[in-house]
Amino acid sequence: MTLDAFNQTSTDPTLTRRAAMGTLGALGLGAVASAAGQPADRPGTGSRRGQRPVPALLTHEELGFDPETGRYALPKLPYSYDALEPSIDAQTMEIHHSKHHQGYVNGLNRALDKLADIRSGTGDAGLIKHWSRELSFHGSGHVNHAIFWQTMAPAGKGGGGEPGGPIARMINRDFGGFDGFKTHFGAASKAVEASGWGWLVYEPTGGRLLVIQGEKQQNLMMTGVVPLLGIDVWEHAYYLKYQNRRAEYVDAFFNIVNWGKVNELLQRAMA
Ligand code: MN3
Repeated sequence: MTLDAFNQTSTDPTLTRRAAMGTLGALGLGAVASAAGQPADRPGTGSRRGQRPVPALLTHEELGFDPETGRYALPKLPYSYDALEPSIDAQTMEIHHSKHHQGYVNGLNRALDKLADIRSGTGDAGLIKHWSRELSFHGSGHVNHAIFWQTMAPAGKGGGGEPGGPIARMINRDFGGFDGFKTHFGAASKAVEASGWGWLVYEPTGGRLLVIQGEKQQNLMMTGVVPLLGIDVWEHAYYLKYQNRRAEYVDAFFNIVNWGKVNELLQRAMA
């Protein structure tokens, strides 16, 4: 039975929640998996049918998730393509969002379809490793970009400056101050081997912040952590403007970090 068919027939909120966890947990990011277990009646997480939970890290809208079909769509940017100039140029933003991110969405939906075919017996079970890998790569690619867009904002209009609130206090505690964080995060992002991401994450058990590197979309990620802020250092994210000068791009990224949104994600992660 597909997730869609399951949702059409099941009225048991426990079962629909389990189905959602099965789908979202497969994305390989602990935040989304853990968030799927949040109670359905939290403020701002209203469900459309039954007691469907909404991921706590990103909303359905932010992730482009349709709970009726179990499929994903490209989420809209919260600003125009030229809004992050000069840190990120408009052409890069348009290609990155409309072509690259769309490709991850398509790949994620396709992997989900192929895995459903395998479950129903119409697919090739010999390709389970291939489609599982595709799910991890494209699913992570989709979630990573959805977080990326949300945690940037035009400079001086929500973007840049120093963080405030809980994230600032945790950065001060765990990195010895904002400068220490910038040094650590910047160095990690600049040193990612080939294509990947620099990430600020929340580690729930220790209740602390960490900086990690991601290679490709999902490799080197750490189990159970919640991503709060990531910089895409694939060449497609900066090459038109910066060519091989990744370090300049990483330095410019700090001018457009939406710390208000990072605080919001931290609060969701800690809820
Ligand atoms: Mn990218």
